[in-house]
Formats: sequence, C-alpha cells, structure tokens
Amino acid sequence: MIKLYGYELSGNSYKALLLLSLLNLEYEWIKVDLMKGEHKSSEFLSLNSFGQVPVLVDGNITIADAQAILVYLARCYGGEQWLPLDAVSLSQIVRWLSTAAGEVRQGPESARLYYLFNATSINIDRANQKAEFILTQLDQHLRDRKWLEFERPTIADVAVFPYVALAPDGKIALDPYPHIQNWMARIKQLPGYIPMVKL
Ligand SMILES: N[C@@H](CCC(=O)N[C@@H](CS)C(=O)NCC(=O)O)C(=O)O
Repeated sequence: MIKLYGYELSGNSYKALLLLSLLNLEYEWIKVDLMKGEHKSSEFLSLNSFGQVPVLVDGNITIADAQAILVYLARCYGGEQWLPLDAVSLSQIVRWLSTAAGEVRQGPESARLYYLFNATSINIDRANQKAEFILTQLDQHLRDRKWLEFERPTIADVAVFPYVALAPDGKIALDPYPHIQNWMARIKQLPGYIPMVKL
C-alpha cells in the first residue's frame, strides 16, 4: 500500500493527501511530528535528506516534495485528466507547480508560518506583499475560468489550493478575491475532496 509521511498541519502534506483522496487511492498515513523534530531523525532523513515532509513511498519508489508527488500520482493513477503530457499542456501545468513552490510559498505560506508557527525569521511585510501580488494575479486569472487550466481540475489546482485556502491562518483575508473564493468552492465540491485536518 502507498505510504504517505506527513504532518497534519503541513499544507504540503495536504496537497498529497488531497490528490490521494481525489483519486480514491488507499494509503497509509504516517505522522512525522515536526514539533518533536521527527523529520530530523536518521530514519526519516534516510527517506528525504532534506528533512521535510511530505514523502511518499509506493513499493520500492520513494518520492519527496509535494509537487513531485502530485506528478507521480497523477501519471501513475490519474491518466491524462490530472496531468496531460503534450508539450503545451504540460508546460501550462508546470507553471502552476512552480507558482505553488514559488510565489505562493513566499506569500501566503510564509505568512502562515510566521503567525501559526512563530517563524520570526520571516519578513512578514515582504510575505504580505508577495501574497497580495499572487492572490491578485490568481483572482484575475480565475475571472473567466473554472479551473487554473483547461475545463477540468488538474494537479495545478491541487498544488495551488492548500496555501491559498489557508491564507487566513496568516492573517490574510480572502474577501477581496471573489473569483478565488468561487474556485475554492468548486474544489470543495469535487468527489473525494477532503478538508485539511481530518487525520
Ligand atoms: N519543496 C517541499 C517543501 C516541503 C516543506 O517545506 N515541508 C515543511 C512542512 S510544510 C517541512 O517539512 N518543514 C520542516 C523543515 O523544513 O525543517 C515540498 O513542496 O514538499
């Protein structure tokens, strides 16, 4: 059975959980307690030397990084729907995987880290500026679209959704972004959708 190593308050772990659930796959959840430093144990470092969750183990395959896990699951178990492979479509999806790991991480994800986990090394003014930029961009992008790309949900939506939905944890209100809110509501309606803390 697929094993997912993660932490329940980790939005990156949630990305992997969400796709596992949307794909209706069975998995075993293995909690790595970041608060207890379990991600720095030698046992966990042998799975991911970066010392970060999530990590997915499927048979003899071990994959670290939320975006990499989404790609793996989509291609192994989701067919063309979640990650099409023609050059243009693939590049459109990868753009959003990069945005999730770039602008979204520097913005709402960092603000959440600052307030929820007291990560005072984060420059909160900069995180707020980055958040406003990417949320405004996303809202514009979604003005006349149901999903980030194409006429269906893909791993682009799964990668970007968690830390946008969690923005209020970083004291970033989503009220000014109606198109983002409509998109989030659509994601929550998908068969197999699970909210973040259900573990
Ligand atoms: N690029 C990685 C980042 C993963 C990441 O930052 N994980 C956090 C939890 S959300 C973590 O494990 N932090 C502990 C640490 O970096 O020491 C991904 O997208 O999965």
